[in-house]
Amino acid sequence: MAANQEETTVTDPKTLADKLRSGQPVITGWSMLAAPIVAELFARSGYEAVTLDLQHGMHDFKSASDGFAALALGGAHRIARIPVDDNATASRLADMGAECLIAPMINSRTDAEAFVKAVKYPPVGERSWAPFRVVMLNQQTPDAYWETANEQTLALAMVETRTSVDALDDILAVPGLDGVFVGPSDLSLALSNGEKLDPNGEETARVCGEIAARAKAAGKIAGIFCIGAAKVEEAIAQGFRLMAHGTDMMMFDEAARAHLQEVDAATGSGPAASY
Ligand code: 3PY
Ligand code: MG
Repeated sequence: MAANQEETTVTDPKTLADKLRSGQPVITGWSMLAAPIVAELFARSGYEAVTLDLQHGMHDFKSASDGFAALALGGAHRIARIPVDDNATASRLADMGAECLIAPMINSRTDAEAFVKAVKYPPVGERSWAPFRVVMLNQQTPDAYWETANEQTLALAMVETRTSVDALDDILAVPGLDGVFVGPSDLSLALSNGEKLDPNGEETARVCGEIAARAKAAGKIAGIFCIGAAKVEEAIAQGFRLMAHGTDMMMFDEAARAHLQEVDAATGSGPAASY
């Protein structure tokens, strides 16, 4: 199976892995609400990929498995963020349809190696065989899945602590690790020694740019969580290729408030928001 390489030439890439390796920017919606139809709505509204969040969102194994089926129906790429130190869930979600797994709080080469072991089949890792749900979603035979599974099922390690930034080159050197994904909120907490939550701050942006450059130099993919469209633009310019933008909770909150404000404006009063 082919080694990881960013910006390889694939004519008209169709898979998430091929798109990202070709240097094509992909925006992923971020689903925290454990309702498969919400994931499907992201897909139907045009998001090319959707990430189901089992770390900070309400998703669990069942909602993520059903969510992947809904994403296949809606036509979006299927990504999941696993809980901290839960590589068993990475393997299970790969079987259920994940095209990309994101692992939070990867701080060392050892952490990255353990994660890769769960996502990749031998000889790269030790993923156990039985991908019978993912092949249904891919409309593939198990043999065809086996041929490209290690290349096409991405393992992205989250870089969001000082330790992780310090160990970045070691992490990027792990065979089978496809790339990194930056969590700018945790990163800003780490960079300020816990003084400031500043995901969109200048120092955070500078370190994010450095991470993207180092990933590119290692021939690996870089992704990032973006708060605001301007950050998506900045991230692409820095060399990131997978950009998370838009969470379902935030979208619903904003839409609900806007609807109430319209009623307030029409009627002259209305209930105050509860937080
Ligand atoms: C962070 O910003 O720390 C994240 O993990 C984004 O979800
Ligand atoms: Mg984080």
